[in-house]
Amino acid sequence: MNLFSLKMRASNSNTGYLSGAEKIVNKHELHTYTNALLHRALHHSKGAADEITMKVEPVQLSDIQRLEALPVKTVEVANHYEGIKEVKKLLLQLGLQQAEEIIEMLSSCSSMRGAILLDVDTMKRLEPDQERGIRATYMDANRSHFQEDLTKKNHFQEALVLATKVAHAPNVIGEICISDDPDYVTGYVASKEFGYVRITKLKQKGSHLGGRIFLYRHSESGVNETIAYLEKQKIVVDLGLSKRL
Ligand code: PML
Ligand code: MG
Ligand code: MG
Ligand code: MG
Repeated sequence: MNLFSLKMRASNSNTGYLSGAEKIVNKHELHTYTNALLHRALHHSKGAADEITMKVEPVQLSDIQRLEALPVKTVEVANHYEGIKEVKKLLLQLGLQQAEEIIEMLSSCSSMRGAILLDVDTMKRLEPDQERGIRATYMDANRSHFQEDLTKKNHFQEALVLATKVAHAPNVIGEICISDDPDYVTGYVASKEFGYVRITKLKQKGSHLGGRIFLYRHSESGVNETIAYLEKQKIVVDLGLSKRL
């Protein structure tokens, strides 16, 4: 089988990074998906792109690690204040007393392409390039069990794929995410410990605030191993949609 990694990145010279997306596809799907990602880059709620990069690379089937999606739970909240309280509770469950400080850091990642990699014991950021951050990449859902709607981004599905990869990275104990899309207010906290917890409101509609923090706890394998896994390991996630629907 001929497999390819397909990545799109859109930016605007005034406002910076706009959106990115990626797929792992068969050769015969390449045209269709390239079109779909290009369409997405050109019609983004954050604004118009004036630079779009598409990257196509061959992928070996034997290099792909398969993962089961994290179990999903949804917490309904009345507003984003309630939502942030839920985030705090989950961080405390991970043993992180400094929850507030961590949540405040989310407001500094809005224009980053990648995520913050935060050492939770020293509260130091570990990304070699702090403007860019760490980008979890080379991943997709196993689409053999469902038909994907190519015309629009499925925030939930793409985030579940990413969060599953991130939770399996060495030394990562959890992740927090608020979408940077102004009209998407659902966010999540994820970890191997409690799965993928969706929180229905984590910001006010219209807000450009958003980003991701990967929570890192040092062990004998160091940060280079964590970054290599997040940025290079090819992953296909089984969403187990049949179980969920
Ligand atoms: C993003 O915009 O890429 C983040 C999407 C978060 C999805 C949260 C959810 O719906 O579960
Ligand atoms: Mg881990
Ligand atoms: Mg986005
Ligand atoms: Mg972003």
